[in-house]
Order: sequence, then structure tokens, then C-alpha cells
Amino acid sequence: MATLKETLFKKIQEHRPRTTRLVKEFGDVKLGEVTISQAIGGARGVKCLVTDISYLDPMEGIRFRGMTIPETFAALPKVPGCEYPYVEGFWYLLLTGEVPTMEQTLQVVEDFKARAEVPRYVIDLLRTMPRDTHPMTMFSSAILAMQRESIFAKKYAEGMSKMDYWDPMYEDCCNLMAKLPEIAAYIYRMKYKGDTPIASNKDLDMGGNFAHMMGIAKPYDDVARMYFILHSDHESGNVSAHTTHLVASALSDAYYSLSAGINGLAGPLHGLANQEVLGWTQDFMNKLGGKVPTEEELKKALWDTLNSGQVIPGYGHAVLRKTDPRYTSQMEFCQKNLPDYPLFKLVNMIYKVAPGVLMEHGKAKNPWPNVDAQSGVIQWYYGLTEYDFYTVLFGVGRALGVLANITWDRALGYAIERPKSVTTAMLEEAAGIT
Ligand code: AMX
Repeated sequence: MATLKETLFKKIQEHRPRTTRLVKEFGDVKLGEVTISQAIGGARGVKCLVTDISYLDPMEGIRFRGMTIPETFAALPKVPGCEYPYVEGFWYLLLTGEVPTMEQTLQVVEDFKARAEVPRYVIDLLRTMPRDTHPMTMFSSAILAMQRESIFAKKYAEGMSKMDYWDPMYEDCCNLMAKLPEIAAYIYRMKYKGDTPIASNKDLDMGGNFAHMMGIAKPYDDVARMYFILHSDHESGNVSAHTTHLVASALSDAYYSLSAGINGLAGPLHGLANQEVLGWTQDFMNKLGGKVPTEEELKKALWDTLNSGQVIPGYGHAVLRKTDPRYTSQMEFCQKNLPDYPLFKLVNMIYKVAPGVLMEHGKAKNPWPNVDAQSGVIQWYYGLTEYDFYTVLFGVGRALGVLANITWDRALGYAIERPKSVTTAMLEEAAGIT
């Protein structure tokens, strides 16, 4: 049986002529034009990135390698006795575009186990940081500290053909991915659970081992698998994916690149929104003395937030124009596993009320919830109430997508990224107002 790496190399060799042909024969074909509002407004809608790992349709939502979320969950091999698939099998799918067999999946599970040990100096580094440091800062610092392990950086310094770049990049990405769950769980147990880290259990798959190291009982292993897969990728233009790709385009290795992407994920308009959703919801419940609010009270709280110039966290999206299927997938999990949980009921009530408020407010192009509006509820229910940790969970998941992407970036020889900037005076001249 071919290994994941051998299968990936075959796919890379098949794919390379497609990219070469497009650049050589069709390089001048136009994909669109850029307007002044796009130049000022965060390049929204400008088509200038290429990825085959996932595609985000504004109405349908995400597809991983062409598969919707329900199709992905149904197709991948499942951990015996569990409802969600191996994260390792999903990594195989993202890298190759092929659904792995159980045998191929278990080969990746074993490969990751052999790569999973976290260097002692990373633990030492985390332990020297003040305990009130944000867990995302700890997570990003731990990733960056491991840069000295980079095989890509070493091989590059020795001299290597461009055609071979993908190989050490793949090795770095697998080494990093295998270590992230343990780093995240260590930060959690050190920071919030009285400094009681739990040693890794090598008999378990990535999701199962993560739940074990977090100290949270079943079915949290399935929650971890679901969560990591749902948060993995959302095509290439979002801040964490784009940052990782941008930094990697300078031939910075996977450690530099992922650490940078994680820093972008830490922003409140991106990954931090899941922490903000829970913060907002808990504040609101506290103000009401813990009682279930009426729709009127909820409406007022949403308007108060908007009138004070803040955003409603967990709502809106730069690309999506309907309810995020990642939200729906988590809602279905809640309906099955925690239908009567008061926080779930409140989040559902927000889902009923907030879109109407946002539509009346008239600013957000998408009044519907994104992934972050629902994810905290599930974590809270299973005892993970320290909500500033939620973005770290997002980060472990997001690493799957962005690391698969930068492996392919190197395989296809994507160029260093360098869009062109203009001055405000040039925009005024283009607009004919000088
Ligand atoms: N609450 C209030 N106002 C909102 C809003 C919300 N949830 N979503 C968008 N708006 C406002 C914007 O701030 C902007 O106002 P401005 O014209 O005064 O600057 C206006 O509506 C138009 O914005 P947009 O084109 O609809 O969205 P965008 O592409 O500029 O931004 C996003 C997208 C996600 C940053 C934005 O919807 C937002 O801030 N949402 C809340 C934070 C959040 O949930 N982030 C998580 C996103 C998913 C993820 O990455 N994890």
C-alpha cells in the first residue's frame, strides 16, 4: 500500500502540468477587475489566490476537496464506537483529494504518533510565560519556538532543487500537526486546571488523545474530531489562511508561517469571535440575573451592542450570504446531544432575533450566523468554560487546512506574494476628481 507521502507525490506530479500550462498559455486571461472600493475595502471579492484544498460558495458554504460537510463526515473512516471520523483521515483527504481507506487512515494515525512528541524546551518556554498571558499568545509562541526543528530550513540552507521543496515542507507540516493537540492541551491544563498536565496516550487517535489530555470524558473525543474538521479550512482568503500562505511565499518554513497565521486568527473579527460570543452571551445572562430572557429583552441587548458601535459577534461574514453550514452542523450536534441545555436555547433564540435586527440595522451584508455563533455552547456544555481558550481549539483545526495549503504551494512553485499598492492621489486621479 502506498503511503500518504507517495500518494501525495503522485498527485503533485499529475497536477504540475496543469499549473504550468495555465501560466504559459493562458496567463493573460482576465479573472476580473479591481475597483476602488475593493482596493480600500480589504480586497473583498478580488480573485487572486489559488487553492484546491477547499472552496467557499457564498450561498452553499464550504466544500472540502469538493465535498460538503455532511458528505465529508459520511465518507471518511470512523473511529470504532464513535460517530465522527479520524482527523488523520481528513488530513489525507485535504492533501490528496482522495477519501482514504481505513488502512490508509490508520497508517497516518501511526505516522502522527511517531511525530507527536513535544520538545522539552517548548514546555519550558510555556512555563516561563506569565499565567495571565492569552492562550493564543502561548500557542503561537510554542509553534514559533519549534522553528529550529524545521527540515525545510535546514535543507534549503544546504541547497535544494525547487522541485523538491514540497518534500521537507510536507515533513515539517506533519511534524507540526502531530504536536499541536498536545501543546494546546498542555496550555489548557497548565493555565486553567491548577497546572495538572495529562500525559499523552499513544493508543488513541488524535481526537481521542486530545480529549484525554484535556481531561474531558466521552463524547468530547467526538466533539474534538468534529471541531477540528469543521474549523480546518475556509478557502484561502481568510486572515489565518492568507497570512500563513503569504509568509510561506517568502519560503519561510511552516513554523514561521503557521505562527503568523495563528496571530491573525487571534483577532476579534476572525477566530476570537467564538470567545466573544460566549462573553457577550454570559454578560447578558448575568445582567438578567441568570433568568431566561424574553425576545424583547434580547432584541434590546442586540441593539444596545450595535448602538454602542460594536459588532454582534458570531454574525456576518466576508463571503458567506446565508447561515454557515458549520453553524448548522454544530446546531445538529446540539439538537441531538444537548437539546434542553439553557445556553443552547438562548443561542437558538439569538438565531431567531439577531438576523432581523441586523437587517433593520442595514449595514452587515450577511445577517446570518457564522461558525463562531454556536461552537462555544458545545464546549461550555462539556465543561470547557474558560472561553478565552476557544480560539486555540480553532487554531488546532485551522492548522490542518493551512498546512495542507502551504505544502501544495511549494509543490506547485507558487511565487512570493507581492500585490501592487497605489496612493490615495492615484485613486483620486483614476476617479477623475483631481
Ligand atoms: N454586527 C454589526 N455590524 C456588522 C456585523 C455584525 N455582526 N457584520 C458586519 N457588520 C458591519 C461591518 O462592521 C461594516 O460596517 P462599516 O461599514 O461601518 O465598516 C458593515 O457591516 C459591512 O460589513 P460586511 O461587508 O457585511 O462585512 P465584512 O466583510 O466587512 O466583515 C466580518 C466580515 C465577519 C468581519 C463581520 O461580519 C463581523 O465583524 N462580524 C462579527 C465578528 C465575527 O463574527 N467574526 C467571525 C467571522 C468568522 C471567522 O473568521 N471566524
